[in-house]
Amino acid sequence: MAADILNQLAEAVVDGDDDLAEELAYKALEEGVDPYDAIVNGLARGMAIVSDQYEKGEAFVPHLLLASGAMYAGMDILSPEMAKEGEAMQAVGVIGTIEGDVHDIGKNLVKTMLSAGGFEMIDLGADVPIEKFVETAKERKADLISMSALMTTTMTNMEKVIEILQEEGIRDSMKVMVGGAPVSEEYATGIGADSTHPDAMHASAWASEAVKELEPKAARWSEEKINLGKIKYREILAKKTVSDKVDIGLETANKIKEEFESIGVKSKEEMTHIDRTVSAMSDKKVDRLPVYPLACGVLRKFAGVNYRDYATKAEPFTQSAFLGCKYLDLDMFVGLADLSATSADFGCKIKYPEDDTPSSEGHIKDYEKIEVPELKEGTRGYELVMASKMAKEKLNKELNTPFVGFHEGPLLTLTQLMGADRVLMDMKTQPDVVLEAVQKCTDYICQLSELFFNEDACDALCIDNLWSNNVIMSEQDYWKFDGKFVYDQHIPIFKKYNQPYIIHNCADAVHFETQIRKFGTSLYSYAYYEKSKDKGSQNYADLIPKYGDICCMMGEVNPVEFMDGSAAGVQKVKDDTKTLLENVIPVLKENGLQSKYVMSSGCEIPPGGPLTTVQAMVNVVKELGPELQKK
Ligand code: B1M
Repeated sequence: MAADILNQLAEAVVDGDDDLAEELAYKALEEGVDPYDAIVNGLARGMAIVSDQYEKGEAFVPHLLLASGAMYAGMDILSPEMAKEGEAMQAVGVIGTIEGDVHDIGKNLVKTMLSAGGFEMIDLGADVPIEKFVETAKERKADLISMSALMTTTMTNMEKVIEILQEEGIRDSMKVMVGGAPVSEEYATGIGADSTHPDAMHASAWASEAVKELEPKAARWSEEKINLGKIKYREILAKKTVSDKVDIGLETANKIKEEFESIGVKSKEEMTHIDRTVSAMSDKKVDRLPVYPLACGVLRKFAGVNYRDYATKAEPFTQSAFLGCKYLDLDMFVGLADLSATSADFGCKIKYPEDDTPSSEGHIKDYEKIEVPELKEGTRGYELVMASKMAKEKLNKELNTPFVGFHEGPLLTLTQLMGADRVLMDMKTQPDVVLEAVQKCTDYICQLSELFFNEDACDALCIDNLWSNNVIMSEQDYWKFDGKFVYDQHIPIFKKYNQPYIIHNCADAVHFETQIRKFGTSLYSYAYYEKSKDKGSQNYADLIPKYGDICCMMGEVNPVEFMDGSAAGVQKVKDDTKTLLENVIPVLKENGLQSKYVMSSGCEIPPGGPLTTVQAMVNVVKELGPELQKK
């Protein structure tokens, strides 16, 4: 009988049915099933099944999130009973995504698996201030801190948390686990963490064992232990060089400017930027392949403006684009201000930190409150078009450089507006409501694209159609909740104005068939991560043969590399650019093509990064490109 209920609890979690999980949790208590057993061998087992399906590519993120909701629904009923019965003391874990980083889907999965593993989890959310981790760990005498970072730009903040724990003598009072896509074992050990793991399931399994090694709580949180801890780490901390925070973007911009003023553009080239880029898109003869690492907001350093002004005002935006293209000699500029222009107009607040990419916060709670805004003066959409128009005119006239406008696609607008987790789950539980909301977002972005074209505000327009990542969503769901809207309503506007459809995706493992072949996309900016190849990340050698007939691919030097402005970092960008260039040209040739490729980074260069790496990529293509192209 007990075994039946445990199986049913597991099934309720696998099915993501929170009502049933709740009902079964009550039933388990009535029938005298041990609440601890019901959690571990019922709810948590169900979660482990779904997690395993996800790792094998048989389930997607919405499924995981729903299963997690059902698990928590059951746990809310069973956990208090467990405490009443004085079961084993629960370990306390503090979890969050580190400051500057709003990615929270992976962190939520880690939290779920830790809860399933028996931890009481205190979730600080995403973009968590460094000190908040320490304060909370102290308040709750935590056994574990679990920090996630999805971006190379923010992962360094995890080290700062560990340094404060060391300074305060409490580092050894708990286990510290760090993780997220860019975090390696070497990095984790280097910053003084205990461990890192590639996924939520392994992370939870490790943590459950690791906390058993800790001394009893009273001993490790005692004053004596803390004082000893302060002494132990004093020496290590003293060795770390205290460097004043330098504005690496500004410093490198000044260096490049000085160099330019003294020697000017290094070489005179045969083609103008605009001719080269347009020719490459249609596979015509070029002097060399075009190059544009996706440097957008980071170019503001040449104009000495802050991020908010770059993203929201026409003059600083134009000056940043113009000076960046002039000093770096870029073959195009993509007018990406942030990923929240459209969601801001629907009513969501935007946060503009100076060195990190802006993020949307203050999400709307109620789908019924979503109303299609009027695209008029004063809206972010309208101002973006006007700023783009000003930048386009200046870039075309003074540098012969093409300006590519940029805005978010329908589903990205909605997830920025309502929060990603929420929308991904609602797709399964109330699909019609989500579809209605996506329709409203589509209405607005269609208006916005029309305004771009009517105002002649760009040479071409690029759309961020983000959610086609094949780990997050199945092809079917992507089609239903984004693709179909794009195909039926958005792309016809491009056709009406005789404009190429251009996509920047922000993700690496994409449903390319839909986004390239079905959409008839002309230029596709993609990222490639070798370690995700088995999950569907594809490179030039995969993509050119498949899509070179209809689409110009734009990639793929790892964007993460552009953050390292040291001599070794700059050299790495140079080497990888050279390798890519040398390899892409023969692949083009093998496929009957001559120039249909743009040398780029797979993602936007973070706004706080150095500009010397951007310059390095451009210079390598300029230096080696013509010779290689002739061959
Ligand atoms: Co962004 N993004 N994003 N993004 N985004 C990435 C992470 C990126 C890799 C895309 C790319 O390169 N093309 C890139 C980072 C590159 C870098 O490192 N420099 C990137 C960027 C650059 C950006 C922006 C800067 C883009 C821009 O505005 N120009 C911006 C940053 C905003 C900010 O944070 N300040 C941005 C914004 C966004 C959205 C808001 C649009 C959205 C996030 C929505 C949300 O989370 N609420 C988003 C998304 C969805 C992604 C991708 C497509 C998917 C991330 C995800 O949720 N994956 C991502 C590309 C990619 O990863 N392919 C990308 C699914 C999730 C289940 O996996 O989070 O990896 P993951 O978690 C895994 C493991 O990592 C592990 O377990 C989980 C699964 O079991 N794990 C741990 C996680 N934490 C762990 C902790 C552990 C152990 C394991 O121990 C403590």
